[in-house]
Amino acid sequence: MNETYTLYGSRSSGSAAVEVAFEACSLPYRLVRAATWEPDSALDELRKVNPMQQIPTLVLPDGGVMTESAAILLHLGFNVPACRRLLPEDAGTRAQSIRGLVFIAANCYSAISIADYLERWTLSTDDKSREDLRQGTRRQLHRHWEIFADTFTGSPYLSGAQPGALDFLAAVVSKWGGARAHLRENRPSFLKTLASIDAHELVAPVFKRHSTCGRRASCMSPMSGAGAGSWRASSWTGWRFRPVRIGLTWAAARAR
Ligand SMILES: N[C@@H](CCC(=O)N[C@@H](CS)C(=O)NCC(=O)O)C(=O)O
Repeated sequence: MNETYTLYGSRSSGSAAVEVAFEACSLPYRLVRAATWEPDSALDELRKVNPMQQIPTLVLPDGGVMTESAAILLHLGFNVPACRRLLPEDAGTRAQSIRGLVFIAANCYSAISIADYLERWTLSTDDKSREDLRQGTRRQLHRHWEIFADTFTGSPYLSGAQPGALDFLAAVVSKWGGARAHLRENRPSFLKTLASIDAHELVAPVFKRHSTCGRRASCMSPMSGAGAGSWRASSWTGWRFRPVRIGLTWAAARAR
């Protein structure tokens, strides 16, 4: 038994969405840097709990292991009282949030996994075939984001008046594979919603920690002026305690 949450993740990775959720819930958690592209990280420890060796991976206080970012966010929203507001209160809006989370996992995050690890998805070794696969995957990823933008039209945030799990995952995954540049041209008003999520006080400090590119092919693009080049491992790994000011913000929003 750990008696707390342990989150395996790394800079510029999908663990950012779960970190934002923990900040929003004002829950303490232990952050462990682990990633397949970082051989000096806690990869052996991660492998023991998740044979896929993917992040985010969350070990629950009872020792249970949660993988799959959408599943982690849904678990917190449904089962952890402090995280209730990760999902909208209204059942119909909540249903759309669940749909959106699974949409991102199935159609967007999966495309990133192909583009980042082409060698896992083709037997071809010639550069031209691989580049074709990369470009085809990217085109499909952009198409999926267009459909997402046309389907999930919540305002000012995707979850309604306050950002929730759907906003956090959409904001993180849309930073990869050139999706934001594509949306800027093709779905500018959705891009504005994403920019509002980025700027929200629950989200911005976490994105700042993630703001410089890691070694992944599809890493988060540095935010404007958000500490590019200043990130250090010590500022990212470790314990994170209840962010009181942020907790108050959510509570205040609830009172309105
Ligand atoms: N289906 C997983 C995908 C997670 C995933 O692909 N994570 C990436 C980092 S953003 C990873 O750990 N990749 C390492 C690898 O596949 O070797 C989810 O939705 O959370």
